[in-house]
Amino acid sequence: MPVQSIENIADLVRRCDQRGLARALTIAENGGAQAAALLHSLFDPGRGGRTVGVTGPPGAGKSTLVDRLLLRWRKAGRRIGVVAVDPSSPFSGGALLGDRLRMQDHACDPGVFIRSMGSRGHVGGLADATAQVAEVMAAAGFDPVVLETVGVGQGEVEVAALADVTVLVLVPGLGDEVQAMKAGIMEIGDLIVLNKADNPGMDQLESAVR
Ligand SMILES: Nc1nc2c(ncn2[C@@H]2O[C@H](COP(=O)(O)OP(=O)(O)O)[C@@H](O)[C@H]2O)c(=O)[nH]1
Ligand SMILES: [Mg+2]
Repeated sequence: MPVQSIENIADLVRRCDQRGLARALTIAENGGAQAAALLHSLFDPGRGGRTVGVTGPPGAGKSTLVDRLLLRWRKAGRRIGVVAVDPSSPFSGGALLGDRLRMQDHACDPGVFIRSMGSRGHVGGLADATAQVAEVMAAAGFDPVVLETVGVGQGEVEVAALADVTVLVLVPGLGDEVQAMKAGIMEIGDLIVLNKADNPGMDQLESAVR
């Protein structure tokens, strides 16, 4: 692709043009020279914006938690990007967000933009691809950008480690906690959420975490 088209796409991203953004996210996810050129074009040292990683075992309640965070951030007038590295559990958007999510293909006005990462074909690995996708979202004005990832493998730990703030979600009785700790994921959690407090085994989980 000629440099000019990359510049055009970067312009569309900054204006949060929906089709331009979708195109840019695909380029960013695929990686390689085009992604590098796009990110170079979008680079803005003055831009603020944060990334929030949410990780933990499958079924821990990460998407449910993110849904609630989306509601709160929306009420505060923020536009939020979500990169679902684990697309296995979709975001419901909650009762309030449901309509807004369905309106996504209109404009950035809905305030929440969700992108699922493909599971393969990332030049340079999943972490790089996710970082690039998050960067494009930030350039389109989404703040924060949430990265949801299943914290069970090295690649996922790397993704979580990209974030400015990482939330580790654990649940009692799943048996995955020990595995998660082995994978070194305990160290990357800035915040540890003990979820599903209505389930038995919270005390054991809490002392295991402590
Ligand atoms: N009992 C209970 N279930 C929950 C809680 N939070 C989420 N869930 C349920 O757990 C299941 C998995 O949640 P999900 O958010 O998709 O988990 P994820 O795979 O970590 O994203 C869903 O059926 C949720 O409704 C909780 O606090 N208590
Ligand atoms: Mg999920």
